[in-house]
Order: sequence, then C-alpha cells, then structure tokens
Amino acid sequence: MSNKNCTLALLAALALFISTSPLEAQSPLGLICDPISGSNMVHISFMDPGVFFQFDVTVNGVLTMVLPATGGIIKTLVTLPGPGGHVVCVMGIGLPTTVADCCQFVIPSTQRFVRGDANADGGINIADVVTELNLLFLGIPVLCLDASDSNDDGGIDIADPIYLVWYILGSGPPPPLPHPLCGPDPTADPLNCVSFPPCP
Ligand SMILES: [Ca+2]
Ligand SMILES: [Ca+2]
Repeated sequence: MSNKNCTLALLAALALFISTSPLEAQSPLGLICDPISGSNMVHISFMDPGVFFQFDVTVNGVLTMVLPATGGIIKTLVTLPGPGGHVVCVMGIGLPTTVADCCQFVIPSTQRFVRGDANADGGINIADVVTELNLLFLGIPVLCLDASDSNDDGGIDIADPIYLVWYILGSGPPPPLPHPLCGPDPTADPLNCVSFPPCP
C-alpha cells in the first residue's frame, strides 16, 4: 500500500471511529432545551426513535408531564418552578429499553438585591457574615441566595463569609454588583433570589 493509500485508510478509520464514538450515546434522544427569555418556560424538542411507548418529562427530578410517542420530532413547552438552575430530563419508556436524555440551564432571576446584605436588613455588617455561616453550616434558609454569594462566583461556600469579613474590616474589596445599590444579578448563575424586601 502506498503512503497516500495508507493515509486515506487511516483517515477512513478515524472517521469511522468518530462516527461510532460514545458521544452520540450521551444524547440518545437529541434533546434540545431553549429557555424562553423573560419567562419561566423552556421549549424542548427531541427525536422519538420509534421504540418507546411514552416519554416522561421531569424538571429537577419531579415528573412534570407524560408525552405519547409520535414517531418523529416532539416539541413542547415545559413550565419551570422559577428562576435558578434547572435540569430537564426526557425519559423514553419502553420494554425492555428505557433511556434518559437531560439538559441543564439557568433562568436568571430578575429580583433586585444588594450583594453582601445576606440577612436583607438594608445594611452590611457582621450579622450578614453570621447569616452566611448559618446558611452554610446549619442550613438555615435565606430568601435571597444571590445576596449571600458575596464574591459572585455563582455558588455559596466558605469563601463568601471570608470575603465579607475582609470587606467589613476594610481590608478587602467590596462585593461585586449589585452593590452597594439595589439591582438585578448581572451574571447568570443557578442561585435564586425569591425576595429582598429592601429592594422592592
Ligand atoms: Ca445585612
Ligand atoms: Ca460565592
């Protein structure tokens, strides 16, 4: 075999490998989730391969709707519980085969708040650090998780009360926007802000 033929054979083998790689198995129904801006709805579409008798749709693990098999592309609107991070899964139910396909996305919260004012009392002081520690270690809930994300990294962990302590002591930077005035979160993250009384 010449070098050229050898190269062609290798390319063909590579193309075959790529086309049969497990990537396709990661999205068995080709599920696409398209959140509708400004609403708590997501448009989903997926391919019915014709081997299931129904499709169960779950939102964050809760069964939300059951769709009959149609043997083609299925599209529908799914209502979400509110802003924040969501996982929508479609499960093809058949005998004996059952497959699941999921997608994750974030619906940004529009609630205005002040970052760092974890206890939502209109000021930032050591009580907010205590609120964040109580949330973190005792699981005491807060109305606005975004306000407790002092460093705006999209999660709440020990770095947030530490960030706030340094700021209160005058040794660290202020919390990122929205701070010190009320405003919506400029960065999308899975955290939700149900209400924040100082920022109606
Ligand atoms: Ca406060
Ligand atoms: Ca954080």
